[in-house]
Amino acid sequence: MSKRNSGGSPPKAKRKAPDTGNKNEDISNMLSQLSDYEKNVTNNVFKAKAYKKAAHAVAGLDYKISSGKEATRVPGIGKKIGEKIDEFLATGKLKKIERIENDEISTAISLLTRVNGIGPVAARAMVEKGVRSLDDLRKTKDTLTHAQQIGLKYFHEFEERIPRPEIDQYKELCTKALTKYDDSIQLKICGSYRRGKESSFDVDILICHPGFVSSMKNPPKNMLSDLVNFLLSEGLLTDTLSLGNVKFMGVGRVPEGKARRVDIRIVPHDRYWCGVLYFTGSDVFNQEMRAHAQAKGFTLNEYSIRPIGTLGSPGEPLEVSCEEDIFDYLELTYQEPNTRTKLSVT
Ligand code: 8DG
Ligand code: CA
Ligand code: CA
Repeated sequence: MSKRNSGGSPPKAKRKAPDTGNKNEDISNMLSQLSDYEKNVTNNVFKAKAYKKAAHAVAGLDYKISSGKEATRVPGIGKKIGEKIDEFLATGKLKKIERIENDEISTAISLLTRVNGIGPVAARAMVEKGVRSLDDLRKTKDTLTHAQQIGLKYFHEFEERIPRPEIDQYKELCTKALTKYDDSIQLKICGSYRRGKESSFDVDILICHPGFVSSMKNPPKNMLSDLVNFLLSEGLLTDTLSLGNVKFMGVGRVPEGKARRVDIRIVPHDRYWCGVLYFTGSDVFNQEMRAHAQAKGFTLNEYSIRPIGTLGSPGEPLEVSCEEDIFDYLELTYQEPNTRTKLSVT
């Protein structure tokens, strides 16, 4: 989730809370910005996670935070973040962020990590070699990986969000094309689109086929690559960033449309609904649901829900024929996808 801050300088928060009604938007943006800095510039995953968690926590509050001390009552916000909130409330800014924004090296690293395929380590190495801008990066094109070259080529397009109607259209075209290709294929667009968002960062396509079931270790050879080649030949996909047995990451477009990031995953036919639940997210909802499952004595992941036995090892996967089944096992009320910002436990 590292490539989502919008263009221009300074970079905006990458994982800005997508929902409206955030009463603490400034504070959550500030915390997201700190999270991005720790993730991309200092490569401190632990701190990045802590800030991200805090950003989500304040974004989800139904009241406006009036002091850092008050904020520390929110789980996930400690004393240090509380102090930052106080500084921000008092001055409308944060010295630390100002320093980061005025630092040439940090700014350059942040910029480069916005290119698909460039992580914090690669970005730092490039900056150490003198790269400061996208123009500089273009001059080193021959040293970039294929995925990085694609990321650079579509830098601005990948930062734009995809309007929902365009995904509607893409879905219809893919469904039509894939039905022609093999009418046993089932396809569902998951991610933020399935959660009803008006725009998405990418298109998450989940696929299953009766020829791939959970007793098989992998899908039949070339199942995904053949399908990808077909979509390439149809012009619905244009570039490949990475391709494995079960996961494709690349670029697609509607006819005459802009280049968009597209992910495709194949899940075993008999594990489809656990896959749908997982790839619909949100990621916070998934985390909370997994934690709830643990507390109830189950393990839940993208493939299965399994009861944990008395010796602590997971048993056989439970029968699942729709998403509701999973909620039922966990004694949760079913949540429609558009409410899955977080888990409701009543
Ligand atoms: P967006 O693309 O519009 O920003 O939102 P999204 O559709 O919710 O995010 P995504 O990164 O495309 O991920 C799709 C779903 O995959 C997400 O909703 C839940 C699931 N997922 C997790 N954890 C992770 C993770 O670490 N990386 C990715 N790529 N997906 C994850 O639960
Ligand atoms: Ca997505
Ligand atoms: Ca995705």
